Amino acid sequence: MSLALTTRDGVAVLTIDRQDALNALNFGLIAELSRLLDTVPGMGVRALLITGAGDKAFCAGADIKELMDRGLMAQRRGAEAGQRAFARIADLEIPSVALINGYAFGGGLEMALACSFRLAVPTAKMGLPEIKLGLIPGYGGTQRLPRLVGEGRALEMIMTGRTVDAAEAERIGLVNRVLAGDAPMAEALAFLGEMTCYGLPALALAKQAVSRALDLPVHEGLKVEADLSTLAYRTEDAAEGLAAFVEKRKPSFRDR
Ligand code: CO8
Repeated sequence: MSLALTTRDGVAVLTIDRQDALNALNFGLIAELSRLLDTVPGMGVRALLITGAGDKAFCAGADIKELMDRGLMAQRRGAEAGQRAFARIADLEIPSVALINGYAFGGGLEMALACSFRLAVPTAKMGLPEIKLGLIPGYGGTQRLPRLVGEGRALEMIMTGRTVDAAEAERIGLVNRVLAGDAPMAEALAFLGEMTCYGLPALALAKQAVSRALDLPVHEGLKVEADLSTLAYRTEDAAEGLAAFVEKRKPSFRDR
C-alpha cells in the first residue's frame, strides 16, 4: 500500500507509504493521489493533513528511476499530472497542512508547498535539488516557492539545490513552525484545531481571498475582498458570531 486516507479528530490524514524509496512519488502514486484527493471534499472533514510513513521521509520527490529515458511529450504529461494533483490540494476549501516528518525534496517539497501550511519536525530537511539532476522543478516549485519565501531565496534554493534545515525553513517562512518533535501528529492536529473550531464558510472565504491576493493587482484584490467579506457577512455563522460577542457567550457555528 503506498497511500492511505483515514480520518482523525475530524481531519483527513493522507499518508504516503513507500518507505523503501523514501516515499518518492511514482506516476501510479500521483494518479492514486489525485483520485483520493477528489474524495476529500465528500468526507465531511474540516482539514487535510499530509505526511509520510516512517520517521525518515515526508517524500523524497519524484521517482528518479522512473524519470529515465522518457519521451518529451510523456515527460510533459507527467509534469502536468503532478501539477494537477497538487492543484487539487491548493484548491480545497478546507485548510491543509504538510506535516514534514523528514526529507522533503523536489516533488515532495512541491506537494508541501501546495498545502496551506507546513509544519516540520526539528530534523526535517528540505530542498529543490532538481538542478543536481540537470532538471528544474516541474510540480509547481518555481511558482509557489517564490510566492512563499520571495524571489531571491527561491532562486537560491532552486539554482543551488541546497538543503535547508527546519530552523532555517522557519526563519525564511518556508514552514510555519518547527514542532517540538516528540508527538508531531498530535501537535499538527492541535495546530489545525486552532482554526477548525470556526465555521467552514468563513474559513473557505478567507482561504479564497488570500489565494486571490497572490494573483491580482491590489486594487482588484481589494474588490474581491469586499465581495467575499460581504458574502461572509451574509452567513448564519456571522450572525451567530456577532450575537455571541454581544451576549458575552461562546459562539456555536453551524457551517451555514
Ligand atoms: N526516487 C527514487 N528513489 C529514491 C528517491 C527518489 N526521489 N530518493 C530516495 N530513493 C531511494 C534510494 O534510491 C534508495 O533506494 P535503494 O536502497 O534501492 O538504493 C532508498 O530510497 C534510500 O535512499 P538513500 O539510500 O539515498 O537514503 P539516504 O538517507 O542516504 O539519503 C536522500 C536520503 C538525501 C533523500 C537521498 O535519497 C536523495 O538525495 N534522494 C533524491 C532526492 C531528490 O533528488 N529528489 C528530487 C527528485 S526530482 C523531482 O522531484 C522533480 C519533480 C518534477 C519533475 C517532473 C516529472 C515529470
